[in-house]
Amino acid sequence: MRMKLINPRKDFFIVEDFFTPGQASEWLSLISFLGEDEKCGFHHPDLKPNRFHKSPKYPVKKFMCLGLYWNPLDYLYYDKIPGKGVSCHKIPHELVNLSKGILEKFYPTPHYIPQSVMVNYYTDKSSMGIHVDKDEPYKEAPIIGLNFGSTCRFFYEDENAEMKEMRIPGNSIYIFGGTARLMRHGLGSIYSKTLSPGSEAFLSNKERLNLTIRQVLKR
Ligand SMILES: O=C(O)CCC(=O)C(=O)O
Repeated sequence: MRMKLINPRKDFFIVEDFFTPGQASEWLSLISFLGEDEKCGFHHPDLKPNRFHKSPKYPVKKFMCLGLYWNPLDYLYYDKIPGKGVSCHKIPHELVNLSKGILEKFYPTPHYIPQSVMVNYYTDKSSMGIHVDKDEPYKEAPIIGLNFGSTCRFFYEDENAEMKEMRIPGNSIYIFGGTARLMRHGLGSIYSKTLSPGSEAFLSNKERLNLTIRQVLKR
């Protein structure tokens, strides 16, 4: 299948069919393996309290970081997982190379260094409200998203500050940088019977796995 480049607004790109089924299966196998680690693998953390909930949980089923840990309790980045005293897995070199390769091809960014990967495992009970990715001290580098499994509805802010929506399928990637780096975005429903080829052994109907790769500090 040929890749399809979509450009919904300035500096926001989606590449459909970026991964072949074989590649998707290999990435999911690696992520599942890393996720099994008891100390730094998948977990379900607490979320920063808000005016509606005193002790909310992070709203996806499973969560893990590679590299720097983004703490859902205070929205800060850490070298070690707070409360556990251990570091996250290092970002595997294959993923470092993949992220650099993606930017070289689709969004050239000199001196880019991936420092934190957030892995979100969604089911139909998960959510991700509209928000801006503004927790990184360094906000210049683009954000890369890798999408596996089911198609989701994705909300994003256009150049006129209006919220628009589109579908993001599995085996795709997205990139937002430049004028889109601080756009509002969030997830809507996850569609039934849309599992992308290659993910069947790892994800079930209405499940989705997303990795967002970030440079957090200027260095
Ligand atoms: O799952 C997604 O594609 C969105 C993740 C997201 O909004 C984020 O990591 O800021």
